[in-house]
Amino acid sequence: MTDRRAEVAIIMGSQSDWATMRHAAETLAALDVPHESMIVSAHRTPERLYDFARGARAAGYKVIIAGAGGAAHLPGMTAALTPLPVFGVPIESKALSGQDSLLSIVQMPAGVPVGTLAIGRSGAVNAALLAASVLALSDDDLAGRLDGYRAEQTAKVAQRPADES
Ligand code: RP5
Repeated sequence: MTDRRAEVAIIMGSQSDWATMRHAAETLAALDVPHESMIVSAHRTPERLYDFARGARAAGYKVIIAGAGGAAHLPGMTAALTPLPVFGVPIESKALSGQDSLLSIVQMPAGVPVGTLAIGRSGAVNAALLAASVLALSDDDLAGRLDGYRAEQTAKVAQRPADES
């Protein structure tokens, strides 16, 4: 999605995070929210992180979604460097199933908030929905699309369970 100026930046610490973070990108695409995805590692590319986070507001982004795993410092460091809202997605790590990622992201000191989501795909999807909700506060068309997303989700839930084949 590059023809309109991206309003949501999806950043992640590694290529290996894309399998999870692509669900955020797909959710934003389904809602027709212009977004951009980038690899920005707090540990391996700290200068890229500084450049991105310090310039994010001037670049026109309104919300940042940051996914990272293990010693997951990317969301917190990003939040320290920009006034934009940052939503953190803990990646499900191999060693500790994402508990390390979750605790690294969620326990921010008072004054530097990161809105922390669930571990893995649910967190990535919900980060995108939250980002869209923020943008929808000043975009009635997007608010309508979000209502439609919810209605479609509701319509898919059967009243009674069926045997799985
Ligand atoms: C973190 O380390 C990344 O966010 C990723 O979840 C984790 C492992 O990265 P790779 O070793 O797969 O590149 O920085």
